Amino acid sequence: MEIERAEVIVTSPGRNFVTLRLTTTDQVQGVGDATLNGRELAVASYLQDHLCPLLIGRDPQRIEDIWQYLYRGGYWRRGPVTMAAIAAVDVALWDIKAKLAGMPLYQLLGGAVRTGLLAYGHASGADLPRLFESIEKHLELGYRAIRIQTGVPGLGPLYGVAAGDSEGTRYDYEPARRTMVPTEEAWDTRAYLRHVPSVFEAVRNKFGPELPLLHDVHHRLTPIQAARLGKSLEPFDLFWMEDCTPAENQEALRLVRRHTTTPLAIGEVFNTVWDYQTLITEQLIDYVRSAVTHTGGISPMRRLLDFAGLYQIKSGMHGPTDVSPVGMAAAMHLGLAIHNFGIQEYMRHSKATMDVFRTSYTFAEGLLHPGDQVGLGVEIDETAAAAYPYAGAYLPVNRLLDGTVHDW
Ligand code: EZ4
Ligand code: CO
Repeated sequence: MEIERAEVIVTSPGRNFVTLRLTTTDQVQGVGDATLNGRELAVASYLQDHLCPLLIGRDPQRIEDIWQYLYRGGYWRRGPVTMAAIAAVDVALWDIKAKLAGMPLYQLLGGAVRTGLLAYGHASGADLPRLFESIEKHLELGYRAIRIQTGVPGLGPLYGVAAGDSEGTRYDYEPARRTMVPTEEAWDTRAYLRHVPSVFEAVRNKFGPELPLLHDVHHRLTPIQAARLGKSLEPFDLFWMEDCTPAENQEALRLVRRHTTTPLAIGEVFNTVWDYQTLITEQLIDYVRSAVTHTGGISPMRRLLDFAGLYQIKSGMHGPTDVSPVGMAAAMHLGLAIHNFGIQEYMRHSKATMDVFRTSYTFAEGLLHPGDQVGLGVEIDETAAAAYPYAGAYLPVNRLLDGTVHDW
């Protein structure tokens, strides 16, 4: 059996997604997610122009060999574009292998070690009343863990705070607008650091001590600022504080760690195990945020999470709406089969997205399950996809009050 066809499908049901579909000479198909928010066409080209031609005629069963061939064979290693493209190939091959085996992918990965995956959703509000309303809504939806983001007095629209009505609170607040250039937001670290602890205090007072609460700092602090925030949030018992610094400098986390017991999660923008080497071996974090989609696929994610497991570090895979339902399904199969699963981020996709991607995964009583269809359990409806052509969209850019560009 050989790989006969490799198609790259770009579709935009509310937001852009890049999907690779491989077809074998026996007409078995596998899909993989290659979506890189705001840089989608670069990955589509990497696949279309450079990887697809290399895949034709290859044995789809040789997943590890193909992975190494694309990673080492490309000479230029790592980076989000490369690793998203390789991820799509890897996941599509696992989908095919599981279909050939006649089992859901998690069975092929060793079988379920839990009944379902604890998922967290995104509650947000420009102010406390709107935040509380959003938390109530997430509790009604069955979420048993909730991320909290709010506006900061004096600042305008911010990362993580859904604009508009209750529909808007659900998803797709980023990229907020489809513009030819990114929109810009204003940022003031001191105002943020003053405000956040009061938000968590208010949420704990209203919703009690039990509900697991998370928060995303989105790379905006220096190590000493992050240390202070972690310390000031300790009374509110966070599940994690995410991406507290731009963690390219892994050593910076030593300083944060020395000062706070608030658990730390890092890595949604990382793309290989090497980005975590110091963080893991020195136990500077508690959760690995990488997504299957952005880290080269299921094969390297499994290695990364096995490595993390040696240090009692758990998974906390990235699951925003810019990871497609294909990428989400891959995360769920892997999460169900590994011992050191921690939590899965789960923002629900829009109806338009779910019309394009036919999925078998479920969310009930706070837990995700990938379903029991053979393979990944996701198919892309090409006719539905064709109705949503690509539309350029950018993530916003942050500026400090004096105009300096800051991490968004
Ligand atoms: O901003 O995926 O934890 N989740 C996040 C996301 C990221 C987006 C960027 O495309 O930080 O919302
Ligand atoms: Co994040």
